[in-house]
Amino acid sequence: MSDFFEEIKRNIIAGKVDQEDEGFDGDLAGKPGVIELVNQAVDENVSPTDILNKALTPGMEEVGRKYEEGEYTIADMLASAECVSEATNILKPLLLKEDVQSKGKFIMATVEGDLHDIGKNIVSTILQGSGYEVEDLGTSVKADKIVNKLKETNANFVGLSALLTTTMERMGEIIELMEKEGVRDQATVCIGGAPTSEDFAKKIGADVYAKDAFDALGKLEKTAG
Ligand code: B1M
Repeated sequence: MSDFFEEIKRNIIAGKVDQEDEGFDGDLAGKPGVIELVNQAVDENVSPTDILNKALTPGMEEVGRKYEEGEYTIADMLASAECVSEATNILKPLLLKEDVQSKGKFIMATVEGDLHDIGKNIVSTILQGSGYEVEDLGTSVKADKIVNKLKETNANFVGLSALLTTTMERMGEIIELMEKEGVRDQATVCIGGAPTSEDFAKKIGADVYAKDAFDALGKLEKTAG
């Protein structure tokens, strides 16, 4: 089973979406890519959560390291990102349980100026799978759009994701706008993304900082009492 995780991870790092795709690892030419491997793993009853945690996330982390070291370009990162998105699309229906009682409405967004959505999409899927009604507003979402949506839907939670040290500053501005518009107390604000932290969450007045999707689930359960 661990072979699946290693193979999927290797194909993500190689940016090889499917069998036809060349990717950047010549040894993988003509072999199954991420889509075939994830489907095969699912057919063999490998847990979707394990595929997320043991293949997709570490694969993308390795891609990040290669980019930091100058080995990979942005185009390489995009190829790997596409692999993870395709894999997440396959896993999503399996992570969504039917007939779960709603735990509340969640407005989710990557903040303005930030286009990173892999982590946000994973968090949205896991929360949805656990009973939250998630409305995902996408990437680079302006503060007023988030606050207007909050008012319109009477949502109970606002989820904000940022991957850049520059864009994380937008999170505090969104909370300030919620206060100004009189809806701060309506929703629990949960933030996450690599540059954010518990201290940062306290500084900007967010209710919950989560390092990943499962941390978010646990902490939100506690918030709900
Ligand atoms: Co960019 N990028 N990127 N990037 N990218 C980083 C973030 C970076 C750290 C790489 C580096 O330089 N080492 C760096 C940021 C540096 C900084 O700010 N200090 C960086 C940069 C600089 C940039 C550009 C500026 C590059 C350029 O153009 N010169 C540019 C910015 C574009 C923009 O947003 N305006 C850019 C672009 C891109 C791509 C488009 C090519 C692509 C994104 C594709 C996409 O998302 N669709 C990309 C990628 C893939 C990365 C890295 C390699 C991987 C991010 C990722 O998907 N990780 C990243 C390096 C890294 O992280 N090591 C990097 C996997 C994902 C599962 O993890 O997103 O962290 P993550 O999500 C986790 C947790 O953080 C948490 O849970 C998730 C699941 O475990 N989490 C939450 C996330 N959101 C949450 C919300 C929650 C709770 C938990 O509650 C609501």
